[in-house]
Order: sequence, then structure tokens, then C-alpha cells
Amino acid sequence: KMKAYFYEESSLNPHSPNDSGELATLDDLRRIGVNYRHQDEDLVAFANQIMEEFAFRERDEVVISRKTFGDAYDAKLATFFEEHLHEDDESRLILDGEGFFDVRSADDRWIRVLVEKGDLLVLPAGLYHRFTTTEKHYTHAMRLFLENPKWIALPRTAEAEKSECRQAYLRSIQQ
Ligand code: KMT
Ligand code: NI
Repeated sequence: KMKAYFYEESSLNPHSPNDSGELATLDDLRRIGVNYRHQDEDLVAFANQIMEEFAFRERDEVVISRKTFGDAYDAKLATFFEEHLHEDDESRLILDGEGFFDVRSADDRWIRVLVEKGDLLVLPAGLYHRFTTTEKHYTHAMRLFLENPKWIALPRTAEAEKSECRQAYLRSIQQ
């Protein structure tokens, strides 16, 4: 089952759960355009099915760990953890390990989603988010994307706020 909750802001360690105790529901995620799925077995078939359903054309894999990133690990995590948005969706299927995606709720608080093996998370273009590893410091993920993805990270600034993708996102989540 999905584990998502509102983030406890007072903590200094982003890798710890920082669970405020207030649960976030699938509906809280749906309201901000986030898509969550889980599949227990045959992730190869699941990935193929998701590619088809979302019309993704490309995929690759990334392992986020001290071993794979070496000296660049801390800098890499710092960029992942800076609040940002993209002009295209960010889609991740977790193949092994675990991690935390933080997404901005409808009322602009952080919802933390623990992602584990078999979890698929699709973050819509224009949604502010960030990522970090858990205390295990190991995330093996498949990245699913369109042919020419625009996933340059725009940090949360007045410029990002004014961007076309942000404005389109805000319209898309209004009733
Ligand atoms: C991103 O773009 O923020 C990432 O790739 C995060 C790690 S993927 C689990
Ligand atoms: Ni991102």
C-alpha cells in the first residue's frame, strides 16, 4: 500500500521519514495531478504496459547511491532535493531500493511519498517537487519519458511561477 503523509518541517535530516503523523490519501495526490500505481511482480511487463498506456517512447535506468555517484553523490542529491518543476511529466518506476518524493499539496504543504520496489509515480509537468534517498541511500529507478523530454529543473522562483507549464498546470487542477 502507498505510504504518503504530510512532511514534518522541523527536522534537519531529509533522509529520515519526517512523518508528521497526518496521512495523505490517494485523493490528496489525485487532486494535484499525481498518479500512483503499484505492481508486485513482473515489473518488466508492468513497465511495458505503462509505456503503452502513457505513450512513453523512451526509458532508462538510474541507480542513486554513493557507489554509483561517488564524490558527486551529495551534490547530486542537493540538486534533486531543491524544490523545482519541469515542462514535462516526471515518471519513475522503482525497481529496487527506496526513496522519498515530496510533492506540493493543494494547500502548498509537502506531501512525502515513500517509493519502494514496484511503485510507479507520475508527477505532472508544472508541479513543484523534490526527491531524496532514505537512510538506505539506495534507489534503483526506471525513468520513463517522451522522445524529447523537457525535464530541465526550474527552481521555484517568480520566473518558474510565470512559466507556461506552471500556468497550464494550475489551470489543469482547478475544477
Ligand atoms: C529526478 O529527476 O529528480 C530524479 O531522477 C530523482 C531520482 S529518480 C528516483
Ligand atoms: Ni524533478
